[in-house]
Amino acid sequence: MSEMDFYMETLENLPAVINSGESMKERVATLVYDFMQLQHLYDSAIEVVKTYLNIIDSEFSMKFQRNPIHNIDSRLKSPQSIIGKLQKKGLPVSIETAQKNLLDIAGIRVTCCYINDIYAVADMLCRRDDFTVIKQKDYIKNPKPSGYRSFHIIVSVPVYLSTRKTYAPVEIQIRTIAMDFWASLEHQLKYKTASAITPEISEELRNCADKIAETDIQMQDIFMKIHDID
Ligand code: 0O2
Repeated sequence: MSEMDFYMETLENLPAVINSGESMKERVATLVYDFMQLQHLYDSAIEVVKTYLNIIDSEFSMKFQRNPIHNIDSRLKSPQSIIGKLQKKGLPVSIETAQKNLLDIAGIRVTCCYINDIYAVADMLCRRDDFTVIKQKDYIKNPKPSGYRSFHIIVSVPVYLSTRKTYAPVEIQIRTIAMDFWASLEHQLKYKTASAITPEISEELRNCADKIAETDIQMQDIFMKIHDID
């Protein structure tokens, strides 16, 4: 389906977004423009966070000759999945509802080398006086039943537009390379072949996650020994 067909179908099926007196063409144009503004705002918020992460990573490199961050990825939720998530939650489809209720429109995934780096990066994000922490979840200390491990933090960040300052939330998932390896493969397996995931397979995946977590701790210990850190 083309993007235009998608907007047309969305409007046809959503009486809530229809303003009486406007033609379908006008309504589509308004919806498309609203989404463009939303995407620009959240894309800019991603850039604000990514710039800061790159600054702290290069500062570490300059001071300690090593990079705590291995990789930074980002993604913006598509209009299709924003609308899909609002409908799943039984909420009216509008830009305002999306902004108020969806905190993961802008997402950043930070892959760190060691577990301690995760907490150092999370701490630096929390200490920025212009960022507000909305939510944080430590799935490393409290892994999900699936075995998933990661540190999630949602921060509201300032975005300076041409005529005003505004804020947008960004979901940041911080994990080690090992945690990312597991999460990426597990996601792929579940997404592509959901029906083949029996309780036994889930158990196997959980075991793999536990083994990976042990290795992560071991690698952290080796790092500390080599650098003479207690
Ligand atoms: P995507 O495309 O990865 O963003 P929410 O469901 O977001 O309203 P909740 O339940 O608080 O709220 O979110 P949670 O569980 O803290 O974080 C959701 C995200 O964490 C997921 O995003 C995944 O990226 C990741 N995640 C959580 N559990 C698992 C898991 O068991 N395996 C893997 N591989 N990833 C997990 P989405 O929404 O799936 O989409």
